[in-house]
Amino acid sequence: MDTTKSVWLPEQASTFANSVDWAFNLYLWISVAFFAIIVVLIAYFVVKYARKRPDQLATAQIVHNTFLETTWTAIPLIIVMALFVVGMKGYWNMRVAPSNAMQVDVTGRKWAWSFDYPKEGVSTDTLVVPVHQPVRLRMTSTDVIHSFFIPAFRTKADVIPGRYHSLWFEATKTGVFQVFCTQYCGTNHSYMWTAVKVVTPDEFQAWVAAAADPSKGKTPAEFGEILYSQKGCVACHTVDGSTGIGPTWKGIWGISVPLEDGRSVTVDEAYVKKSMNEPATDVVKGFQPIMPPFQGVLSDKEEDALVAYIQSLK
Ligand code: HEC
Ligand SMILES: [Cu+2]
Repeated sequence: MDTTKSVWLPEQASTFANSVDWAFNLYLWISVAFFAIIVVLIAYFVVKYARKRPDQLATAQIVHNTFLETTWTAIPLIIVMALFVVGMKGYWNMRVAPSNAMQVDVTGRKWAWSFDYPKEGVSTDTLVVPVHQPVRLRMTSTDVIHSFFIPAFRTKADVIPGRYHSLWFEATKTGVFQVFCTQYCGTNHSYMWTAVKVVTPDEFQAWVAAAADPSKGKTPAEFGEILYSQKGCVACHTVDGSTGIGPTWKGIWGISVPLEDGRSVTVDEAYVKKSMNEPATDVVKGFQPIMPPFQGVLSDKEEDALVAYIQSLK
């Protein structure tokens, strides 16, 4: 039987998946068994102790039975302790990453994920990892609480501003697996998903080499287009003229934009850079001041590339 496919559980693709599903099924079937016993007993008692004649008296009051009470305390206690041991073993295994784990820094922001590989020196919006390699994620948020969930790996942890949470996994097969944010984090929460791409070690090395300098061989505007999705601007800004959470970028270069405080500004390099770094200073009329500041997140080269990209959107 192919144990990686199941009717109601997602595909199994990490070293945790088997034991998590095993515990899940254990809890499930114990609950099903008790449910069946209780329902059958209820039905049986309803019939057996129903009042048969209008003048029949209530059944005798039984107040105490030491044997019964000990039994129904001891059996559940043993079951619950066994479940605790199973759960605790799995929990420790999932908390403590092996010492040879590869590190990836994860940042959650409304409404996108970004991944930085401190050792490899690359950044991406899709997590790429080698198969059969323990990976430790060090995660934080720049705004509200998010939660990082990879169903196929059976692992999940909250991502909290001002704090680091970690999570580790080891993928057991190559492929592309869905990543969700599972903590409601505002308007576009349901779009806050990405993927983890599990590749062979050779493919991983090749990917790192290509990702090390994403601007290589590209014009600033082309590089800006990559950053537009990689840095999460895509969650709020469109490039086709339609209004999203924020104003569209199409056709704004050189025009005069009315601001909330009554002033107007011309969209030029200085204004676009200021909008990225201190978005609360010039808030565009008709929009909420919810854009997260990108001060310190974008390098000068990346800022220039985004400016060039916005300029290119005629
Ligand atoms: C969470 C949603 C959100 C994200 C993510 C976001 N922005 Fe914004 N942005 C807004 C909103 C809302 C406004 C309008 C209010 C304001 O000016 O602060 C805005 C305004 C702007 C403006 C001014 C546009 C105009 O028409 O005058 C620029 C430029 C800009 N953002 C650039 C960026 C860049 C570059 C990124 C990605 C690195 C980004 N934004 C990511 C929400 C967002
Ligand atoms: Cu979220």
